[in-house]
Amino acid sequence: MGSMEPNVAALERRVRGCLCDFGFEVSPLKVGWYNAVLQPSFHLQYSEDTLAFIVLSTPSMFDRAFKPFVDKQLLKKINDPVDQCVSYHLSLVKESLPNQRVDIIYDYEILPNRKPKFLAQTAAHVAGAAYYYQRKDVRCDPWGEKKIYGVCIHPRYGGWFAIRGLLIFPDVQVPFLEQVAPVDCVASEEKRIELLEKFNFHWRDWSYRDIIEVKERYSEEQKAYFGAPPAERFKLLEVQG
Ligand code: GSH
Repeated sequence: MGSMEPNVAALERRVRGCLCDFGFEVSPLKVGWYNAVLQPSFHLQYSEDTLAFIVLSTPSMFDRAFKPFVDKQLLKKINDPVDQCVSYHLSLVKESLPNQRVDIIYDYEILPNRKPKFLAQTAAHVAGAAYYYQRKDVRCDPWGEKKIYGVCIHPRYGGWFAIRGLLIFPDVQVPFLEQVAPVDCVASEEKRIELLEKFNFHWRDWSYRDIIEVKERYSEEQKAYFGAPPAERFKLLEVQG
């Protein structure tokens, strides 16, 4: 049966305690908020009051978690260093809560039908972590028949962050959790059009990430790393031997 609310506060502190020092940001949500805005084929199969946390990596994750993680691999060539680093840290959350059932879904996981296991941007939006700007947020759009992808913008980091995963606590029910709206940081029609144009047609130059004034962005080293094709990334890291 579901836990009581005070335990939820302790649980949230524990999750934050595991992740925040490593440059991750965590926001709680109910599975029901997520399911409510999606078609049934995307629903997560948990009851609607189930507690989950959306996990973002902020710019400091690169120095606080990723580089130390790569150092510890002692020059082993690992295949998906970023994904492995994230999964290492999310596994530590699970290990630190041995009496809790915790399901983890990563942003890159897909189903046999090639659909993503969860829609990360929708989850971030309903959790209040980052505003998911979509074509429908623009009243008078100029794009005709074109397929326009939406993008999340964070009030502190603009587009300089990534959504990494969802932690779900199937045995923890939070009927009283209050939903917080994401900050609508790209409020004007013109800016929203500019954002979606940049993201869809000029995504390579990353200018969409600076659509708002940001508090923190990726370092030059981090930009070079993520800007390089995966096969050429390893040599860009100054790995301490
Ligand atoms: N699978 C590779 C790894 O694990 O190293 C590549 C991971 C990767 O580069 N992911 C991108 C990323 O983290 C897409 S989510 N980009 C950071 C960003 O776009 O802000």
